[in-house]
Amino acid sequence: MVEHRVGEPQSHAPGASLSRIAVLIPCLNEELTVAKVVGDFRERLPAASIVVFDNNSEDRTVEVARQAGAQVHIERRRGKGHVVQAMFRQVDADYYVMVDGDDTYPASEVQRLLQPVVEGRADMVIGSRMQSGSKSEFRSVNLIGNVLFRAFTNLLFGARLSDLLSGYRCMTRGLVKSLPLFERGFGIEAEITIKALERGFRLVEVPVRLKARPQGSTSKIRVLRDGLTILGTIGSLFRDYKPLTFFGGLGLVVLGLTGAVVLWIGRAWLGMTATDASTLVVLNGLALVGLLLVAVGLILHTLNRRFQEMEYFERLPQEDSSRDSWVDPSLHG
Ligand SMILES: Nc1nc2c(ncn2[C@@H]2O[C@H](COP(=O)(O)OP(=O)(O)OP(=O)(O)O)[C@@H](O)[C@H]2O)c(=O)[nH]1
Ligand SMILES: [Mg+2]
Repeated sequence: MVEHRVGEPQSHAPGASLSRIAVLIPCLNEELTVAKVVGDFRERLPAASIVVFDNNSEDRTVEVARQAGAQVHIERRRGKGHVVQAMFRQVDADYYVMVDGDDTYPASEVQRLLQPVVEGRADMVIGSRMQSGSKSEFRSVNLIGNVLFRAFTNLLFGARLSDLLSGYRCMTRGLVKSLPLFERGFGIEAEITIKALERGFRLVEVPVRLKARPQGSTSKIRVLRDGLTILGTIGSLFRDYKPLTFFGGLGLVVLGLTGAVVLWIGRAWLGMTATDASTLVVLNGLALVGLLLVAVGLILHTLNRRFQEMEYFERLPQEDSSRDSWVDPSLHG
């Protein structure tokens, strides 16, 4: 695998390596805005490497991004998820800023987003568009989707997030290099957030104000298709990461329904009404399915625990090596 090295560390003291920051910008047909995004982040983080990840844009995104001084990486597989997977695997840095190329997130907030990760207080800072102080200019359909998906995730995973899907984040190397990501499309933000939560990473939210896309710039979201993708992502992560609640819950529902029918028939029996043998066979079958679902939940829950233990030991060497990196003092306020 090719490591896309950014901003080679300069030695300030023997044995010390400078912290490197990479700004990662996924872009598909963003020729109108990408130069401004690159310029704004260059101004705020002069020493950072700015990498635009393009997906065969049909407009001049690649050219414009290069002219603006960004490194450009071409990812052949279409989809924001594919691009983010490539970014996380191929870019080597100590701290990562991820931001959309449509000039809707404020570069002026980047220091505030970086601060908690650089100070070691957080593993990921999410630029939240949905806190009271944010005053974001959402498209109404996006806002409804965001509120629903957030509620769904908070309920299923016991989280208290205000923004699940923000495209503006700062992350440590430890987090970026240890999340296995598989989403191809717009489910990627949900995947990053939920997988980070479930691995016990520290998430902090900082309010940011989302601007509307400028005139002439078009959204890449297809509301129904991408909405269903995001819902599917949250659902499958719930199944995979909370199997006892998922399968056990389903099993209890089936058992509860079976019990209700048995009671109802029992009452009918008391009233001397006959019931046929096939009903009893069906009820037996349903009770077995319910018990099986609970058993599957228990088995997967135990397996998950064991995998978590294995992952814990895999992560230790990475965490130890990231502790050695020297931190740029200009980021300490
Ligand atoms: N490289 C690449 N980038 C993509 C792809 N799809 C979306 N993006 C980029 O991902 C970012 C987010 O996409 P947007 O269309 O802005 O989605 P959004 O921010 O949720 O919604 P709007 O801003 O309302 O359009 C933008 O910078 C897009 O250019 C893709 O398939 N490939
Ligand atoms: Mg956008």
